[in-house]
Amino acid sequence: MADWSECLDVAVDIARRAGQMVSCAVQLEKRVSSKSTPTDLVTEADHQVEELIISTLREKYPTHRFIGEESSAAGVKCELTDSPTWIIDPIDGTCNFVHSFPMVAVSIGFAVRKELEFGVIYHCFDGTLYTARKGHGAFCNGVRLQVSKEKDVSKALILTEIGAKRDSATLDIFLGNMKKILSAPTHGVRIIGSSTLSLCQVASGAAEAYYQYGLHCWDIAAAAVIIREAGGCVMDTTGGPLDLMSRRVVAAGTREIAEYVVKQLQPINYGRDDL
Ligand code: 2AM
Ligand code: CA
Ligand code: CA
Ligand code: CA
Repeated sequence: MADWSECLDVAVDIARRAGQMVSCAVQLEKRVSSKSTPTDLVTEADHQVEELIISTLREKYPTHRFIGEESSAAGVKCELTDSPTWIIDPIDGTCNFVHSFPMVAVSIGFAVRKELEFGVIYHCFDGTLYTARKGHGAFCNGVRLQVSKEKDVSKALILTEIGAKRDSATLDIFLGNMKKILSAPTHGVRIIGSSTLSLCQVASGAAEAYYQYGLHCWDIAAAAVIIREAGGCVMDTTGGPLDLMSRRVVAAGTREIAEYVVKQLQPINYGRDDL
């Protein structure tokens, strides 16, 4: 039975190289364009970093499959099969990257038979490296991670994100959800502009929970392993099991807080191909 630890070492190496490419690119002038809406940004660096990661991994593992945000945007089918599959977000926090706001990460997850085996997230501004392999714990720069054990939502710090979809109905639901979460009351809500780094805050116990609609498998894959291995839970916004392709997630240190968040949320319906 493969333990995939060699693949994890390769992922760490390429995530570091990709992250250093991002941290150099942040100092240069950026070529920014938009994809599906004016707020759905992409830069040359997103494409270059994804190309570096996928070409390096494909050369090493020619039989593996690859899902990447920018390849998917370019029309490559985004499909999770039973084959060993790398799930890549080359720059998570592109809007932050454009503004040099220091919350930007490279995220590489790996699944076999649709089960997540390991995840690597590299914080491009400070070089922090988050890693986890199923059954072997989660680490930040080699130090074991542990989620918050808080069960009382009135003592929780909760993270979320605003996606690229800004029509008035979506914003109304977003604000309604945030109002409910805030008026629990919780200690507060934070929006840092990077789904993967938000989820890493839950893994490290700096926040109690995270919820988001509209994100994709490359936003969640690596972080889901890291949170689970740090002792936390990751689920669907309905309270059911996480479906990487469902475009929604609730993650928390404790099941009590996850279930509380689930109860507050009015779901936003994202179709497979919606924003
Ligand atoms: P990205 O930077 O890789 O696109 C803030 O926008 C966070 O949400 C980022 O992590 C961003 O990932 C992610 N995100 C991107 N598109 C989104 C969408 N349509 N809905 C929700 N989150 C999205
Ligand atoms: Ca994007
Ligand atoms: Ca992302
Ligand atoms: Ca991205």
